[in-house]
Amino acid sequence: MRFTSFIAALVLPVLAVSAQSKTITVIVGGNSSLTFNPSSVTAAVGDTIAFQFQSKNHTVTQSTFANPCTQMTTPVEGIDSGFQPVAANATSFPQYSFTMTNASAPLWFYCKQTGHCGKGMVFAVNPTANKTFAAFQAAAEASGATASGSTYGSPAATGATGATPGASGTGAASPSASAKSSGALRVGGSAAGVLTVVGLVAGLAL
Ligand SMILES: *[C@@H]1O[C@H](CO)[C@@H](O)[C@H](O)[C@H]1NC(C)=O
Ligand SMILES: *[C@@H]1O[C@H](CO)[C@@H](O)[C@H](O)[C@H]1NC(C)=O
Ligand SMILES: *[C@@H]1O[C@H](CO)[C@@H](O)[C@H](O)[C@H]1NC(C)=O
Ligand SMILES: *[C@@H]1O[C@H](CO)[C@@H](O)[C@H](O)[C@H]1NC(C)=O
Ligand SMILES: *[C@@H]1O[C@H](CO)[C@@H](O)[C@H](O)[C@H]1NC(C)=O
Ligand SMILES: [Cu+2]
Repeated sequence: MRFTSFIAALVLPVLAVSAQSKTITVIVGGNSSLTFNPSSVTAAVGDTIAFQFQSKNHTVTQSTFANPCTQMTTPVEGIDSGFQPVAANATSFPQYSFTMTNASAPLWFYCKQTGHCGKGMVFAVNPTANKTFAAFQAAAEASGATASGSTYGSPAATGATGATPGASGTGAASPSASAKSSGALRVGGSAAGVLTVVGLVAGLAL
C-alpha cells in the first residue's frame, strides 16, 4: 500500500506532463489571406506550436508587445522562420515550429513580409487580460498606418522568451534543441535546420 503510493507519486506527475504536451497547428496564409489561424493560442511548457505556410511568402517572426512589427533583439534575438515562399500550385507546404520553454509571459509574433504586419498579420501565444491580442493587433495596424521607421517606445526587455525553435515533421514529439543560457530561445543563422516540408493531401485548394 505504502509502496504503491510511493510509486504512484513518482510516476503520475510524469504521465500527467506527457499527456498534456500537445502540438498546436497554426495555418499561415490560409485561403491566400494575410492571417495566422488561429491568431492566438494558449500553450503550456512543452507544447509545440507548428506553423504551416499555405500561400504567398510569409514569416513567423517574434516581436514584443511594445513594438509589434519589429523583430525582438533583446534579451535575445527573437524566433524567425525566415521567408517561406509557396508556389500558387503547391501541394505540399513548408512548416516551422517551436516548443514552449516558458509559458509565464506572453509571446508576440508578426509576419515580416513588407506591409503584412501593418495589415494586422500578427500572432500571439498566451496573451493576458492586460496585454490582449486585440491590443497587439491594433498597435501593429497603427504602425502600418504611419509606415515609417518604428521609433515608438523602446524594445521591451522581457527576460526569457520562453520558446525554443525545433524541427518538426509530424510534430508529435518535440525534437528541438535544448534551451540555451537563461532559458532563452535558440536561433540558428540558417532556417534550414529547423524546416521541413510536410506533404499534404494533393488537391487541397489554396
Ligand atoms: C478557408 O476558408 C474556408 C471557407 O470560408 C474556411 O472554412 C476555412 O477555415 C478557411 N481556412 C483558413 C486556414 O483560414
Ligand atoms: C519572399 O520575400 C522576400 C522578402 O520580400 C524576398 O526577398 C524573396 O525573394 C521572396 N521569395 C520568393 C520566392 O518570392
Ligand atoms: C507549378 O507551376 C510552375 C510554374 O508555372 C510549373 O513550372 C510547375 O510545373 C507547376 N507544378 C505543378 C505540380 O503543377
Ligand atoms: C493589469 O492592469 C491593471 C489596471 O491597469 C493593473 O492594476 C494590474 O496590476 C495589471 N495586472 C498585471 C498582471 O499587469
Ligand atoms: C519565464 O519568463 C518569466 C517572464 O519573462 C521570467 O520572469 C522567468 O524568469 C522565466 N523563467 C525561466 C525558468 O526562465
Ligand atoms: Cu505575411
